[in-house]
Amino acid sequence: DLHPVRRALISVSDKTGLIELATALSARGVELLSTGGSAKAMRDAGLAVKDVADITGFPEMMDGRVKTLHPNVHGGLLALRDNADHVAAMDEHGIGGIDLLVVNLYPFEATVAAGADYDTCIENIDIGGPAMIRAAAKNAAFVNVIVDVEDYDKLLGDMEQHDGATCPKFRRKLSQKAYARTAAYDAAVSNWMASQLDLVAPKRRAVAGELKQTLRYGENSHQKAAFYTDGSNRPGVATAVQLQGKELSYNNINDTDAAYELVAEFDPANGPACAIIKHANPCGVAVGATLTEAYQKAFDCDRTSAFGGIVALNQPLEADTAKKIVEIFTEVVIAPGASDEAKEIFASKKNLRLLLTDALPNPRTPIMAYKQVAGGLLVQDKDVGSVDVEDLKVVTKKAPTEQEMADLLFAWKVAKHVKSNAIVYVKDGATVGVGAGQMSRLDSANVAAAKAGRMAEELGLDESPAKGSAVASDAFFPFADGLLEAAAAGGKCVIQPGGSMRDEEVIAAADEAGLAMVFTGMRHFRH
Ligand code: 93A
Repeated sequence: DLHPVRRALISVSDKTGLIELATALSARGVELLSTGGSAKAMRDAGLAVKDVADITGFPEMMDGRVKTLHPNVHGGLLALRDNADHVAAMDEHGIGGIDLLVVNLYPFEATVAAGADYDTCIENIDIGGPAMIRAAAKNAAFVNVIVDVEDYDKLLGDMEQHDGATCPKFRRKLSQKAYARTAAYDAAVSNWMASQLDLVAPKRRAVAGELKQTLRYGENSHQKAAFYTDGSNRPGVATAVQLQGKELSYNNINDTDAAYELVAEFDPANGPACAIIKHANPCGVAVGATLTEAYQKAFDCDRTSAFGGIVALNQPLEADTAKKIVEIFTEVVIAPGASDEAKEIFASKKNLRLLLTDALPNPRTPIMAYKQVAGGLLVQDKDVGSVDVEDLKVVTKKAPTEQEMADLLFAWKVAKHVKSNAIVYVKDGATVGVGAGQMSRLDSANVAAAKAGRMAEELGLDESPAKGSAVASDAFFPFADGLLEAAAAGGKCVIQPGGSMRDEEVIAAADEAGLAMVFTGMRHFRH
């Protein structure tokens, strides 16, 4: 049923949009009740506001810890307007109905993220706010509850449509969102407390969990989904500003993340790099003298798969690369900035999403990674491992040349971001064959070789680009067969962790095939 909004209680820490909302409500004849700071802001703007203290008969006390916790507030939020007993209780105790609650909570997550001390974090745990939100949300049959500044216009829109009232469906949606907010808020408090108690091992930043976007669906259209930020502000898809194109989907977000985390392995100080992702695996990665060259080389690795892919750049997008990118259909481009000219070129492609961040994610920042399993949650450090030339051990008679060494390190960085088993062929700073997600290493080597063959066809090359390539394997070769497969495909040098029981056998096979091989001593499984 439509329910008119006659009286609103507004208590907000984030005062964004407050005056506009209160002015619009006031113009509709809605009576405004409010707490200290919010009331002051509205009064300063010339609005008539009643203090909550006047209806509770108590001043705000104990540093604001007790402001709205009172039957005159909670009765007004919870009373069923169509229940005679409830209405009688309201009359008897002089409780006025509250039809609209607008609350945003003490900024607990932001306070923790800012590195505040223990007592400050505790003081920023909002009690009265969530209590009111939960009360109002329970009574969605009559009461509207707004917990997100983004919803102010939606509220006014619904009221406009219904002559100052709101419809039940709208109130139920608000109610659902309200409980999502209080649940995420309490989870943030609990996670932070656990981190203070060393209950979280390894001790790292806790997940805060703020709803960023309700997604249209999940990996498939029958799955519901949402996107939460974790309060860490790690640069990437969660912090990016989207300049154009429709809303990101669940898969877009997942792939964009994979693309940006991969390209961020390539320090922009060492030159431009580009990664193109499909289904969370790279279908082309390259460095180049220019960004355009890096993109072109990444694209050439697997032109078929790059169609509809996600492109990540480690440097701001400029006009030349933008022109190249718009030549084919691409879902998303993410970069640490873009020139005005590049933005203009993209503007002609309405469906292409352009995401810009202030910075690249730091691939060495220790954060935690989660995976759900039946009945539990697996928690680990994110794989922030890396190797330098000094860490590598040459195990074959032949040592890699300087160019081969550069390609080996490049291939190793890429392999870290390929689903296991991963085999990656690289030549001159670009992938030429990627074998991902196979159950045997031999199969991955075959897939990568076949991809290189396809690349030769697509580009009209005389021979497989895997000829003379550097080969990376994300884990050791348990047998010589995978290694020999890579050699047969044209691999000239190999980078792999080593550590197999049969290392001797594998090294002997490498020597016999005339390969140079280095061990990293570190594995990069990724599932
Ligand atoms: O300290 S509280 O937990 N106790 C309360 O009774 C209470 N009522 C509202 N915090 C409380 N609030 C919060 O105050 C609201 O959730 C909002 O974040 C903030 C608004 O305060 P002000 O209007 O003084 O800026």
